[in-house]
This record gives sequence, C-alpha cells and structure tokens, in this order.
Amino acid sequence: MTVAPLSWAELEALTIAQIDPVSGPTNAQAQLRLFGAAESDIRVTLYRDNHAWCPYCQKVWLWLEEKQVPYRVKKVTMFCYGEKERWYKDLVPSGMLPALSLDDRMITESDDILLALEQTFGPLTQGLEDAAVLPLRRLERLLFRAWCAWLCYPTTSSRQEERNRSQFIAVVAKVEQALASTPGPYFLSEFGSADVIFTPYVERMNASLFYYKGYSLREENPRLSDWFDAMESRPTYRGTQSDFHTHVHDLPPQMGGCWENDHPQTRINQLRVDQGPWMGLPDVTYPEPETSRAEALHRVLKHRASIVRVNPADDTAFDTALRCALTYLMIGDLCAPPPGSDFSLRYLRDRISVPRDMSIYAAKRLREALETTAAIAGERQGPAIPKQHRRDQNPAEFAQP
Ligand SMILES: N[C@@H](CCC(=O)N[C@@H](CS)C(=O)NCC(=O)O)C(=O)O
Repeated sequence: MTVAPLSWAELEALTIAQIDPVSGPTNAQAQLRLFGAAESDIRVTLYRDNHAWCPYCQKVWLWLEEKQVPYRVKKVTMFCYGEKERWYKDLVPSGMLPALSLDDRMITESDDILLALEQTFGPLTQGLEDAAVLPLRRLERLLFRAWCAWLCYPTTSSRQEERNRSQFIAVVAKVEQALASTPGPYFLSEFGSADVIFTPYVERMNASLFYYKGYSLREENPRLSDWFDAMESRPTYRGTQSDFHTHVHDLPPQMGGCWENDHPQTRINQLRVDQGPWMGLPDVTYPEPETSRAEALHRVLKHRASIVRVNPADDTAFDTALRCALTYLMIGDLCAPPPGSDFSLRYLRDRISVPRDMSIYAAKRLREALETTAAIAGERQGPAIPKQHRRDQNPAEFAQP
C-alpha cells in the first residue's frame, strides 16, 4: 500500500525550529560565529570553500570553533567545482584556500594561519611548535604520504599494491603507538592542536580506504577507533564532520585520482557507500539525534527550487517524486513516484554533501528516503559522478538571492 505525496504546505508544517547558525553548535551554514561576543569585536575572517571539502580549511575551522574565537566566514569556489570568484583572486592571487584575515592582515597557508592565531589568541592546549606537538605533526605528514602513495597512484602489479598497503599499515602502527602512549583517547594527555592537525586527513583516509581499498581504518585500529569516538563527543568536530559518500566522491578531482584495488571487500564497500544502507557504516558512531529527519526536511525545503531546477528530470515530475521521498522520510509510508523517477531521485541521492547541506545522520536519512522511493520506480542508477571535476556541484546554482 502506498500513500499520496504530501503537498509542500503539508511538508512545511512538519518542520521544527532549527539551530541558530550564529550562536548554536558548530555548523557548516554559518557566515558569522559570535560565541557571545559583539559583531563589532570580530577580528577574524575565514575564507573557506563552499562545500567544506578542503581539508586545510577544516583544520583552521575546527581550531576557531574549539577556541571560540568570533569570526566571519566567506565562502569561495574551488577550481574543481566552479569558477574562482574575482574578488577572491584580487585578495589571494593564487586562489588557494584557506586564507584568513586577522586585524586586516591576510594570511595564507594553514599552518601559518594557526601560528598567527596562536600568537593572538593563545594555543589550543599546546602550540604547534611545542616539543610534544612537533613529532606528532611529522607523524601526520608521514601518514599522509603513505596514504597518497597507496591511494593516489595506479599500481601495475598486486605485489606493488600489497607493498603500498603494508607501508601505510606500518605508519598506522606508529600512530596507534602514539595514541597508546597517552592515558586518554587523544594524541596528548588532553585534546589539543595535535588532534586538530590529524583530523582532516584521518577522516578522509577512513572514507577513501574503506571505499577504494576495502580497508576499514577506524574498525581495524583500536586506538584510532577510540580517537574517532572521542572526537565525535565534541560538538565542534560533529559540525565539521563529513561522511563516506561525500569524501569518496570529492577526493578524486582534488587528489588527481583515487585508485581502487580488486579485493572483493572493496566491491562490497563500494556498493554499500553508493547504494546503502548507510546506517551502520563506520563513518560515524555517536547515537543518531532525534532531529535528523526534520533537519533533512528543513534543508531540502530551503533549497527546493534550486534542487528541482538542477535535476535532469522534468520539473513537474521531479517535484512530485521529491515530495514522495520526503513523505516517506517524515511519515514512514511508501509513496510511489512518477514512472522514470528512479534516475532523478538517485541523481539527488548522489549529490547530498555533508556537512555542507546537512549533518551526517540527516544525510543518511535523506539518502535512505530517496533510495527507497527510487526503488519503487525501478533500478536505474543516476548519471555517473564525474571523477575529473565536480562541476555538477557548482555552487552558483544554489546562490541565495
Ligand atoms: N599548504 C596549503 C595547502 C592548501 C591547499 O592545497 N588548498 C587547496 C584546497 S584543499 C586549494 O586551495 N586549491 C585550489 C582550489 O581548489 O581552488 C595549506 O596548508 O594551506
């Protein structure tokens, strides 16, 4: 038995009050973060990418949120998904992100940004140049290089693939040892800048190795698993956290390619990340908030005109299909979409970006609703997600008037 789709007005009535992006917990939508300060006291502007894909931006973003330094956010387009804004090239001719203005001084390079922030606002527990932090920063770079060597170059033989894997796992063992040498779950005795430094790439390693190599970093390494759990206990990290689906499809154009192996587990993981079920994937373990469905609904309603416009399907048919998926999301009753909607619903399923659009559990619920509704119409997948660029995600299409 299927039900008729709710109208947009009926769906609107199911929304609940949302968090305040300026003063609520860390979130990707805020353009201003005050932490109780007056707007006139702001000394910092962070320039970061629209989609929250840039790892170096996440590092600075997390640091500001942890230190509760009031700041403005200006979002900039990355080369891989659109055209760089002229005003930004005037400020930073290379177009590189992140950049930060501090008392009207422009700073680029994420480590230089953090050093300048430390000088002005004090370190986040330990400074970047603290004797305990320096070796951890070197370890993070070692891990990064071993990850790139395994993921970002094609291999010509299974022996080479195995060697790259072993080299990565040998560095992970050092990371496990570093984490084991402190009493708590963090890299030093308390949470601090060393944890911020590791966060962006360890999160991306967890996603990409699961999908391209059939290797579950978070599940196979007990100390890293505890570290991820501890990070997820922090609302700051939850607000910047992405999911497997977003990362595995945003990394190839940024990294110049991600190469998969032919391990059977890789195929299993790819199917799961692309087609679900998304609940239970090792990209998140904290309990799902009760508000996840309402958050997803709110975010779709906010952008529904653009979502319908960019979809490859006919607007009227897709409008109905989308309402069917949202009806299922909110009331749990199946709603049959117009014939042919499998393609268009899966187009949207594949383009929800975390945390840009919504938080991780909201995205999982929305993907699930889109997939369940698409499956009533048929088995056709959406258009392939490009690997060389992500101009299918051009933020200009979603610019608010
Ligand atoms: N070493 C720089 C690296 C920054 C970097 O590589 N940024 C990339 C994004 S992750 C970038 O801005 N690329 C230009 C673009 O994609 O538009 C830092 O630490 O800030």
